[in-house]
Amino acid sequence: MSHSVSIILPVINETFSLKETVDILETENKGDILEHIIVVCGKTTPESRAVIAELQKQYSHIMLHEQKLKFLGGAVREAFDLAKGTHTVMMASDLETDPHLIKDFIALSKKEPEIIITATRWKTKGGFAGYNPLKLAFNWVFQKMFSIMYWTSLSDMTYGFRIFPTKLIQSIRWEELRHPFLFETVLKPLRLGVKVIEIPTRWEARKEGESQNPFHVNFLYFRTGFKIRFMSRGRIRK
Ligand SMILES: Nc1nc2c(ncn2[C@@H]2O[C@H](COP(=O)(O)OP(=O)(O)OP(=O)(O)O)[C@@H](O)[C@H]2O)c(=O)[nH]1
Ligand SMILES: [Mg+2]
Repeated sequence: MSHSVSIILPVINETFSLKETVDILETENKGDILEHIIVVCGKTTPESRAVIAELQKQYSHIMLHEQKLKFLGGAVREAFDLAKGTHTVMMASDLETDPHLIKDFIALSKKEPEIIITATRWKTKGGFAGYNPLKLAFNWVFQKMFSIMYWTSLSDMTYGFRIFPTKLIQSIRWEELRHPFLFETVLKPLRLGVKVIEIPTRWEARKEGESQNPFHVNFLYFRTGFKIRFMSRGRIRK
């Protein structure tokens, strides 16, 4: 069976981080990547747009998409529908999702095309560099609580760094628009009985720009987690 990958890259204020991400992906995965879908919105800076234009000159398969839905979830949901590869990677363009891991994602997904492969920062020694300590403690408790609730051994369900079979993500009814969307993308497949495996990675704080996730949004993750736990499978599918 053929295997091809669509990479989703949402961009707000990244410049050299975006370029480094794409360059590493292209160097290490030549032939496997069908397309990069770069998603931008009104908040995307002119500096970022200039870098995207340069990348489009350098590489032939970079699509630019102007999102209509709001926020990070809106950006990625629209890209899910555009993806043409057999598999789709969800990641960031701020280097908080290590582009060197993609070759491992792709190798594993070729072996097991029906599953989701996701990254974990909790199975790596010193998995977080520069993470807010309060957020870190909160994150640990949160992960434990929801791994029990969903009866899974997954250790990092809120990290938006995964490869999916494209037909799976295109068959699910997505609801979240803000950052809890990242959590939704593992919970709904789990409820449908899809196998999800983790590979360890190290997280390092971005070196440019700032996060688009206001602290209060962290509390919305609870609502997402509880709601999906008790949702019928019929309502999860489109
Ligand atoms: N197109 C688009 N990109 C976004 C939006 N929000 C965030 N992004 C991008 O998505 C990636 C991840 O977002 P961040 O804001 O860094 O959030 P995060 O690192 O996942 O979350 P925190 O650890 O909570 O800060 C970054 O590359 C952002 O530029 C959005 O509304 N639209
Ligand atoms: Mg980030």
